[in-house]
Amino acid sequence: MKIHIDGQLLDEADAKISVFDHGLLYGDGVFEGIRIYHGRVFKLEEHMDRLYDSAKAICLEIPSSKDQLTQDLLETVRANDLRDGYVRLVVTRGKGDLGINPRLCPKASIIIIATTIKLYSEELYQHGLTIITCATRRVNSAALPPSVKSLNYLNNILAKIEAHQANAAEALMLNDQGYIAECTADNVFIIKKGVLYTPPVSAGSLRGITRGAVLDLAVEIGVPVKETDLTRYDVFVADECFLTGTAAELVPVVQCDLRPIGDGKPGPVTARLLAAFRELTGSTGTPIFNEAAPVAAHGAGLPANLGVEDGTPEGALTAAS
Ligand code: PXG
Repeated sequence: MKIHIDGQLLDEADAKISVFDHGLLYGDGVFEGIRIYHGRVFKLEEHMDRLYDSAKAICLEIPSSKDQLTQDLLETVRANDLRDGYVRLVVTRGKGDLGINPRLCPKASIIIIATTIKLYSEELYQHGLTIITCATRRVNSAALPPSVKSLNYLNNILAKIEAHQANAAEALMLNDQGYIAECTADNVFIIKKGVLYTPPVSAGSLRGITRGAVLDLAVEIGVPVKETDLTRYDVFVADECFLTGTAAELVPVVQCDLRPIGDGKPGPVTARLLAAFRELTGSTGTPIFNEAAPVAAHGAGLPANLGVEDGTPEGALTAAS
């Protein structure tokens, strides 16, 4: 595997950063997780915009222009000859001393990893997953804006541990007012009487790229959309529920806190939106290679089932050898 670090393409064995990097010492940095489908990068511009916004919000200067970073990303994918996969774009505060002072980190570091992805099994898309509400609250935006996709995921990791302990695939995280924010690495949607609901970003969720795409698709296919505060009660009495994320795409939820959602099976609106999403991933994106990538047929946005048997989200990503 070839990895891009600070303008150089390196062999995996040589791809190293300093132990004094504040990304490691303090989780000081930002990142993006991006999908490649059929030789195209999905929503690349949106990911780049979010990366630069995250960096700006934490006063981190990315030592590269958006255009240059885009070219570097495409070059890294080409160097690994990937047509379907996942790109992790990381910007750390860079090397400093052992104190937290970011001013002592003269230059941010950029790391680009392009690899294959292990997906949820198709079985999970057909049968849905189980979630619980966790005690760990989503961090208050006055403390750390949840819209910043930072390298510090401890808040979400603590929630994920609670999901594991309860034998659930995901944990529903509430904000400090008790409204639903999101799951540990996914946005949350419910459907009630044909209307699609999702919490507003102000409730403490990441402005998910998949979330945005699904909201657009819903409007296109005639499903009314409402961004509004939601409670656990709303999930309990919903007809359908699903999660969205770059790795998960759009995955149905069939049980929350031991209550079946709807009839306990993935619902028809979820299925329609998933089909529309797969159509979108199969037919759009920034081309990676010179040759025109064939536009995939309907429903071909789903790569072959690469099989995660237990359906646990931590199995969603895997490094290529
Ligand atoms: N909320 C949070 C907290 C996230 O980290 C999403 C929502 C969904 O956003 P996108 O833009 O992906 O639709 C995310 C992003 C993984 C993994 O291993 C997933 C994310 C981040 C890091 C790793 O599945 N999800």
